[in-house]
Amino acid sequence: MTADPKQLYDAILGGDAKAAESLTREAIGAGQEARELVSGYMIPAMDEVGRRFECQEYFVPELLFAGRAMKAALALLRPLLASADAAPAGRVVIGTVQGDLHDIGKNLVAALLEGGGFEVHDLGVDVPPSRFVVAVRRYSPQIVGLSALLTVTLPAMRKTIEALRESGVRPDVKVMVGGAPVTGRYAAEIGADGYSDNAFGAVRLARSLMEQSPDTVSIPCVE
Ligand code: B1M
Repeated sequence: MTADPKQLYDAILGGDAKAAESLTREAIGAGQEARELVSGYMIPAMDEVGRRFECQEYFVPELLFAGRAMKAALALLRPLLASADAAPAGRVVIGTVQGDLHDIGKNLVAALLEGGGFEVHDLGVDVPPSRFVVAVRRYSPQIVGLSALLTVTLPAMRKTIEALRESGVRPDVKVMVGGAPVTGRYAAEIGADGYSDNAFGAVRLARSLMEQSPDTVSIPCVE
């Protein structure tokens, strides 16, 4: 096998986790940049999976297999996305909101935040608002990150922010949101402090949120 990263795109699109894993290993060995593999090949493959699903060329099993292939490749890249010697830049609690099982984008955001020197507490998927509240009390993060991939789980984002407010911890944290159906407008509407449409932007956003003092009002959401 050659280390042509286009093959990684094909492996993810075809849902072949074993090939995705070995091609990723090979690409790493050949000195390919982890971020370039993620943004140049892996995310575009998942976008194409989504397009085929919408056109009814792919169905749920194909989504599942592609998701597994993506995760297998990402697991190898995760340590490379994390920079070992960075000083802690802040603490983040992150999770996919209630009702939503999509975690690939959220995992990518978490990995890049770790790479940016953040201490990340990942609550996983299908996280009810009350668990975010408990995690904020437990870990005292400066930032809470909410991810949602389904239109129908967007309201869970709003409910989570409401729960943070009702429990009295909202002033202690900045809330950043993201995921395919989320827009800057929606983020502002539900009272989030910031929005990013991609994982790399999420790290820049987290850094900028860290610079805000606790009593600063919402920064504009960037589309
Ligand atoms: Co689902 N799915 N899925 N799916 N799935 C989508 C999201 C969909 C758009 C496909 C489509 O129709 N084209 C569609 C949603 C439509 C809608 O609501 N508007 C959909 C559907 C309908 C469903 C089911 C309902 C299907 C069914 O059962 N009939 C079902 C729902 C299950 C549930 O959650 N309750 C379902 C199930 C699944 C699988 C489990 C099979 C699998 C997920 C596997 C997993 O995550 N472990 C899956 C997959 C793989 C997808 C697609 C194909 C790919 C998602 C993905 O991983 N993208 C997706 C189509 C698509 O997105 N093109 C689709 C790659 C990832 C890197 O991107 O997650 O967008 P993304 O993250 C980006 C940004 O959004 C951003 O940064 C990331 C990297 O740049 N970002 C943040 C994400 N979170 C952020 C948080 C931030 C900041 C930025 O701050 C905190």
